[in-house]
Amino acid sequence: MKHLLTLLGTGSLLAVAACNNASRNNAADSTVVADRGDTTGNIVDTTDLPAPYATKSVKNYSEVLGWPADKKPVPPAGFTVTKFSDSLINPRWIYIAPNGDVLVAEANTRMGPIERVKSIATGKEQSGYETSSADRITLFRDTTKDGVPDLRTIFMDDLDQPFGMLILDDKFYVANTGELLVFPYQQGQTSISGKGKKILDLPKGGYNNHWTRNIIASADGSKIYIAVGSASNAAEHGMKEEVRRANILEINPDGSGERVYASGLRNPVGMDWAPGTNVLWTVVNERDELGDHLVPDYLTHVEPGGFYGWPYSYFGGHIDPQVKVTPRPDLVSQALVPDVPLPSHTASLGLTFYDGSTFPDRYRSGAFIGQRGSWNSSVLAGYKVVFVPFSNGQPAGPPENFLTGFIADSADARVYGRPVGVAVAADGALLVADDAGNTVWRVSHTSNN
Ligand SMILES: [Ca+2]
Repeated sequence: MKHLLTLLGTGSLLAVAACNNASRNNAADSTVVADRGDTTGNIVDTTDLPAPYATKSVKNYSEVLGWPADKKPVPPAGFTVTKFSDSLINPRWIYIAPNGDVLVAEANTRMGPIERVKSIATGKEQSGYETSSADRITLFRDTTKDGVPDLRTIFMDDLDQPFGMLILDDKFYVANTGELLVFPYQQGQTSISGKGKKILDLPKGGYNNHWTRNIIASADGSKIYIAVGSASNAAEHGMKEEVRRANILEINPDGSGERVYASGLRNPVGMDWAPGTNVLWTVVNERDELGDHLVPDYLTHVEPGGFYGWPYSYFGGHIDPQVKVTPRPDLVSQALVPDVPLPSHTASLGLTFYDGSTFPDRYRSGAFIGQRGSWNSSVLAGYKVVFVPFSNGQPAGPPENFLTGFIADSADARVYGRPVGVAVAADGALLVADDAGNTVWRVSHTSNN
């Protein structure tokens, strides 16, 4: 049995059995090997990171095939995957309303004509990057409680790359890429009709894939947190372009009182509160162009006022040699080491803690992470949903595969879909937004055998 030492942010060392997953999840594990082209699975040892440029930075855009009728993602034994909905247009993010309604934000990277030509030339086009964005939110309701929605309707449209959604008291919040909007909302409402208002401008534009603006409220509803990714890969346009970016911002529910809650987070997207705590966690999509195994993405608790390195350093004080802006040793000396490393270039974006009651006990309060996969690894990394077990609000083991089978052919970089948002439905099932597959998948627990 091979053991892994995972360095936790608290400074403690956690010894975990790396073979846990292999013995538990045979069906999905056969896909692990195919996913990574080797047997390294999800294990990342940050005490032994390679040097920058140890391998060449590659452009390896996957080709999205879409899902054939006889294929679907592969869950662990005892779980069943069904199609919750298809025929969506880039479903990226899922929000569960207090009454159980499922809201799905459909939005995409948007490119100008020059970027589009470049995109076709590099192969990016085939990888689910289109020129248009549906810019809408679709509502699903399962009135008969059988896991199949009985109502599907457009909740809101005419948005501008909407992503984060939030219902707080009698208000519905939606974060477009460049602003936070709020509308009157009453429970059970199936579309937004009232006049809304903009309560905050957000920085927009820049590096293509960092247009998402996720939002989440504190448990008491007194604060809203907004995840805003960087405008660049590694500050190549200078720090003036990065004002209010690579941060989690905190505001009052009326948009006032903004402060930087945590910084140096290159592209934080998923956010959730560890069950039973008041501790915010996030997953961060780390930087490109340093080689196949740099820089690991990560799951971390968010330390209020904490600085996580970007752009100057990664995983604490590892200096990024591609950064050309004025060095800040004062900041680097304070850079926090994230809690749970995830493989580089997995594009770890989706995050939800499991607060349902229908999955087996070991999943309770653990974290599901949607890994969309990226282009900067010679062997496709990510393209799956992983699970990190938690105990007493702390990670209690390494990431393990939960939902795989998105990769059709690793050698030819062909995939069926790309998972992003994950959410726990009112009935305890896990919903997964497969943005390139235009599908929302439902994973339910159906057997203890
Ligand atoms: Ca139903």
